[in-house]
Amino acid sequence: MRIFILTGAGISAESGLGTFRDEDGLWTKYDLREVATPEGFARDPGKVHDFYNARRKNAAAASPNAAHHALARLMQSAHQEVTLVTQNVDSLHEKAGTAAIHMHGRLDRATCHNCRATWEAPAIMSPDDVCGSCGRPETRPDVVWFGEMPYEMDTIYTKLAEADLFVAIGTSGQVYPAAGFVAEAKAAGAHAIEINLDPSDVSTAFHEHILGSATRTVPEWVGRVIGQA
Ligand code: BV8
Repeated sequence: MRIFILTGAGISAESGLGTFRDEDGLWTKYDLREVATPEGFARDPGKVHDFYNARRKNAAAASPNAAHHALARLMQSAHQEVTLVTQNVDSLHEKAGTAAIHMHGRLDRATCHNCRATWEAPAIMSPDDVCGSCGRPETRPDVVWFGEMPYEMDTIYTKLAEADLFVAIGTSGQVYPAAGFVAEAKAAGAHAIEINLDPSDVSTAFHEHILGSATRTVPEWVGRVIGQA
């Protein structure tokens, strides 16, 4: 069975990493226009680096949880062809042993706003850093901001068109194009399951809903899928 899995901040919540739109989420403390847009970066690169330096430090210290490990077991199971796409910029899927397509980039990578060279991000980035390729002082976290094109969209749409099963885990369904993936997969005939703590903004688009914390619901769901194999 070809399974397309989309994860969001909710899968990393129980690893201690904040979500965005829960009651104490990141966007309740920061104005996303100031720290997650190219305009915000142009206005005040120091504020943007401070925001991402703090998140990079938290993410580096975080460990994958039972949900990340369950997805790794699913991806190792012989009977399933799994495409894992994450909106998250932490590397907890990788720490659990799975490669994920990071459509919104990664905190542990850096890029140059001028020439788009990429490299492994240092723990702390600053507006004074210069790009090793073009020499410009325009280094930035390699994450996709609002108004920027997410990564690997061609691969993602190809895999959505082939999926037999689409599963969204821990995402509020508020950010596009990711929130539109369920409709793409269903249009190609996929069955759609939402695994989330609460109903998302696109819950009505799903055939099935599994509500609860990811560290409980994801291992249970993976166990059922592998058990059926
Ligand atoms: C694009 C950066 C097109 C990295 C992020 C007006 C102007 C400009 C653009 C737009 C516009 N109107 C709409 C748009 C499009 C815009 C958009 O969708 N805006 C929204 C706000 C309306 N999208 C974009 O701009 C995208 N690009 O459209 O480009 C284009 C076309 C041509 C040419 C160029 C461009 C880019 C979107 C990416 C933005 N970057 N992050 C970073 O800082 O992290 S988005 C940000 O939100 C994060 O990446 C995050 O991944 C993403 C989605 O959030 P979620 O993961 O869903 O997290 P959230 O907190 O919302 O929800 C958590 C869920 O988990 C909840 O449902 C909760 O119930 C659940 N949960 C909590 N705990 C648990 C749990 N579940 C299970 N267990 C638990 N324990």
